[in-house]
Amino acid sequence: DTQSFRQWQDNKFSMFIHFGLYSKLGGVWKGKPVTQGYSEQIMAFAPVPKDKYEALAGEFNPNCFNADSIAALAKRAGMRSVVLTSKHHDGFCLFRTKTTAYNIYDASPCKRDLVKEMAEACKRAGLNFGLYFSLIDWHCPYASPMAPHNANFIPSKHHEYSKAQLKELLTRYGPISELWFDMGSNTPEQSRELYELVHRIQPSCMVSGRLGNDCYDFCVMGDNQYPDATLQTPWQTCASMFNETWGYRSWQKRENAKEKAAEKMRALANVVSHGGNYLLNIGPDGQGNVISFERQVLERIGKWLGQYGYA
Ligand code: FUL
Repeated sequence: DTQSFRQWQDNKFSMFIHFGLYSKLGGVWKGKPVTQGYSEQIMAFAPVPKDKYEALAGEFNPNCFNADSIAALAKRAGMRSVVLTSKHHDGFCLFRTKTTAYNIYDASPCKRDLVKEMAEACKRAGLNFGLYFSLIDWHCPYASPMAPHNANFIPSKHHEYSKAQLKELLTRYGPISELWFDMGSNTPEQSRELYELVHRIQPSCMVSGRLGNDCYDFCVMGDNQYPDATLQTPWQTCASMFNETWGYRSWQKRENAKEKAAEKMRALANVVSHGGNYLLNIGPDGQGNVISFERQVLERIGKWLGQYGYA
């Protein structure tokens, strides 16, 4: 409805967080940088055998992941919401779930639920909180193996599995401002069903266009893409710090935070002045630390916005 759209549009500038098992590899497999593809998809691009990749869960202990300090950073940057990867293509859940043991609470020594921690930290900081949810799942035994991006249906058991996870995500963590479905290859019925499920549980949660089949509350541009006109529909640009990756890449060259901040400020002004929302990504390292370059970029943007009274 119009009210939820207005509220969502008022976020204007939000933080995207790509964090998961892949963060631990940091774009490196067998001692070598994996230069193909995004680092959050290293499992497919290295490739890393499924058993080896999934075994990483047993050593995943991001004890530096501090939801309150991430929320504070988002605030300093002038952002009004945070969108966290609850589950990326690898299928590893960053939340405690009954649907699979392949989740950060049950499979990892840290015994934490990062979706919960981030949801609560956002609430304390007065930020809206949204979730990224991948419709590709390389773990789920019922999903097409390494489900190609162009498959045009999702096996019904995988669809049921997603529904069960979405029910948990929508009932356990308070208000979810947006559900950022990604890479849907659903049938029209499947998209419709997920769209309705979200709204039945949380009527004002905004659903991303990547659910597919025209079931959406807002459009998402292609990764790092900017429209050249004002769109009639609610929309968002999602952007990474470096076009090559969203997940942490240890060997990424990071130079000149000032220049990078200027680039992102121009993008932010472009998007917001055309009525869009700008979702800018950070990719914390495997311990959960925010990379200092990314922190600096966000702080510079926040300072700039502050000069105009926006942050
Ligand atoms: C893409 C995904 O395939 C990428 O890994 C990333 O999550 C980006 C935001 O969306 O479609």
